[in-house]
Amino acid sequence: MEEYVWWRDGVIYQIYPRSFLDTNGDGFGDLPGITSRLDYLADLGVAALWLSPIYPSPDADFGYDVADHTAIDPRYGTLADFEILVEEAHRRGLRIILDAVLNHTSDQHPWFLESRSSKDNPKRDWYSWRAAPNNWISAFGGRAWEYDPVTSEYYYHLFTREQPDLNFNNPEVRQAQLDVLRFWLERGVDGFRLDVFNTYFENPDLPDNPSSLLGRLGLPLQQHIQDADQPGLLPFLREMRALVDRYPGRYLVGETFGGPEAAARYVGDDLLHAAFSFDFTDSRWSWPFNPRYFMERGIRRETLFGAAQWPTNVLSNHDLPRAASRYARDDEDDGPARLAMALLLTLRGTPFMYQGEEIAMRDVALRRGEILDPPGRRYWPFYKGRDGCRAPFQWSAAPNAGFSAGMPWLKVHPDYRSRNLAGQKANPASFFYFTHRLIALRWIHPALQHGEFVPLAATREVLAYQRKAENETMTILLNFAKKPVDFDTSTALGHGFASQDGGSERGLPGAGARVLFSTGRPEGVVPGRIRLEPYEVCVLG
Ligand code: TEU
Ligand code: CA
Repeated sequence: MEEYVWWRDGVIYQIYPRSFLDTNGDGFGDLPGITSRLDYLADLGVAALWLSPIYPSPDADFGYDVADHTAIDPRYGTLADFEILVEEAHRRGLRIILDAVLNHTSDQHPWFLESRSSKDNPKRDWYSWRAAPNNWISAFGGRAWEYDPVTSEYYYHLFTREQPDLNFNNPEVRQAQLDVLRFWLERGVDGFRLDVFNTYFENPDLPDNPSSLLGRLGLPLQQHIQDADQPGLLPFLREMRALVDRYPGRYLVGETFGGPEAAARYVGDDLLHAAFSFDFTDSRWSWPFNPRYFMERGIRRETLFGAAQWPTNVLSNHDLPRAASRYARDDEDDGPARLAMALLLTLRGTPFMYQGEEIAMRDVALRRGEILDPPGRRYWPFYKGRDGCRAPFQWSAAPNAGFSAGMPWLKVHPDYRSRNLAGQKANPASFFYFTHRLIALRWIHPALQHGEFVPLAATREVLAYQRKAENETMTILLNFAKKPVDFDTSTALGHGFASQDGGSERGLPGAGARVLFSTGRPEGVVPGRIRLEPYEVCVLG
């Protein structure tokens, strides 16, 4: 029996703190708000909470511009509030993962204020300064260099101009950032989500990037061979891992904006425990929401990661349109969102659930004047930014969805009167209970946690795969169609995924397979041929 590993077998729940729960009426979610909902999160069945940045920040990029890496922004509370949160979370068996934003700082960070003050300041070299810019571009549009009149030079920023990039080629910078991690490890933090870790290092000579012929808007305009994935990165990740390994049970998950290849490359026993690959999120419209899309990406990812490396499953986060909004054909219809949730919780990999995903919250629509996110302001109407998925959590039908007694920092989705947690908790057929039951099923079936992934079939309507552990095999059947579809579980092969060893040895569910979970039928024995209900999620074991 393989032992339970929290970051591999459990669900990690992302909290966007400013939109979770406000307890003091300033319109801004806070740490006491999170602490007061730990019982809810423990009951939901998640294993860990990843908190988006909670450090002091002028909010040029909503907390991802950090002005002090080892303090709490007063809007969220105090260090004492944080210590209470960690203690109360641990008491309930919940781990705490912090968002480590190390690539850049705020332009108000004391390090940058020093660096910009003069050309011979000891921290000058902590950032990248040049008399003239090279051709690098910012992820949020335009050139990545900003002229600073104080010393008549330009500094490099991958994101907004208020987020100057640190120069990781300088050993003092690397040491300072390791000290940041140590500060939080000493306070009991269980792990870190490393914001854009593959851009820590730049080529120290700062040569131009070649342009990309396929590129459209933003970063894809160039091949990022000089400003990302530099040779210094692997040794530094090893140092980070060695530090974290001095504290038992801790975890590093990295964010890259590359594909699964980039992610797999940085995961290993002496590197990161995991890295995000957003291979299930690049569908901005519902057209790729079909069985073949998920099967092809699922198989490709298996090949890249292999048995030794552990992938992550991400369908939504604070940077993307929510899966429930991406895939919904209309607002009332939660069928596609159920399929997305089933994929998140049953594909091989650690599920990262984004706050509100458990009740199928939708993105809020904003008028132009309401948009806050910098890339949204720049590119509207071609790209409306990331505010939509950041709207406050919908707790109840009370004013402001029960999020705040004050004026919420961002508009609450107007559907909160009909879609909210309290309402769903009162209804056994709700999306909340669907999520709750599926997480519970994961807890009791090791195959769903760390079993291998066995593709079975991807027809026009149905996606079928298995998760296989030592002593159990689970079969997942998903009907992507809004109509009933006949599916023969005993002849699931023959759709392009036939194995070398033939179907019989792969333990296909034939006569005698039992329904353990379904949105379309009672639990019990299934015949070989079944009629899947519209959008049915069916787990056999
Ligand atoms: O994201 C990095 C990143 O690649 C995205 O910002 C991406 O460029 C964007 O979603 C495209 O719309 C991380 C954080 O998740 C993000 O919130 C921050 O803005 C960014 O880093 C800078 O810290
Ligand atoms: Ca508050």
